[in-house]
Amino acid sequence: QEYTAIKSQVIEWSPAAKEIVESKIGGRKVYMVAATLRPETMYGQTNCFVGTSIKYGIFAVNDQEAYLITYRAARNMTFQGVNEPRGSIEQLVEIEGAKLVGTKINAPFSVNPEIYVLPMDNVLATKGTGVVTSVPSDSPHDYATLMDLRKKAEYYKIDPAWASIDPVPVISTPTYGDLTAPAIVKQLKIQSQKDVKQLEDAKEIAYKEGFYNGTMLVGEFKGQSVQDAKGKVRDSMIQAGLAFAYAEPEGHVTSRSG
Ligand code: ZZB
Repeated sequence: QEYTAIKSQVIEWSPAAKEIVESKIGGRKVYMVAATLRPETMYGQTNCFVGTSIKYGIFAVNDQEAYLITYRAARNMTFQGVNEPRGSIEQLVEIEGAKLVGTKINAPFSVNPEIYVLPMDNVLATKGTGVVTSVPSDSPHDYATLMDLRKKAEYYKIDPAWASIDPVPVISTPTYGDLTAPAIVKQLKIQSQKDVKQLEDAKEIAYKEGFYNGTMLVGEFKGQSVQDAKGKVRDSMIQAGLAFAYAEPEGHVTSRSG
């Protein structure tokens, strides 16, 4: 599986993370790195998701930069030449997902450049980097989770302000309009992120509809088909140093429901 790894620089740590992190990173810039199959949707990022009980690490890339990801992802990356020497891992910090909630990060290419880290039940530690960038306009999982967080902010232990950015129209599809994921979630009568089976169906529909029939509504490739724009957005982000290719080895878990 070939992902695009998106680099989101930390702007302000949550109080719980600040205490653990700041003395240990040697002044490096820290980026939360999310693996995505849909770089063309990055204009519509509204949040970043972590699993509250997942163990994350901060790993040195060089003297200036470090990546916040799972150990598993750090191990894969070092064999893909992300840091030198190949195969080496320098872990600076270990931190549990719950402590990252409320951290403010920069979302590259997003219409909303500053977003918050929020909790999601369905984050798999065994896929991607364990960090998921949220695009509720085009990802049914992200939309359902955002609605849960808004409805039950106290239960999820978040400040409602962190979940206040609305889905952004990024891609238009003939069947579902400018907000494909919310339309599919409604059509399938999905109530929450706990509707795991329906969400897998919704994801398949959203992938196909966006890829085969979608047209870009924003950004450098506005007006172009998603099929044409996808690779161009990816290249543009890589050119700008905001993303890099990340491949997942064979045999990884491919679906959130396992
Ligand atoms: C942004 C995005 C925008 C995504 C979208 C999807 C969609 P797949 O197909 O099952 O391989 N993801 C990445 N890592 C994880 C993880 N550890 N746990 C849970 N979800 C994860 O799924 C790949 C997608 O799953 C990735 O692409 C990421 O969300 C999420 F508009 O990134 B995506 C219809 C989907 N739309």
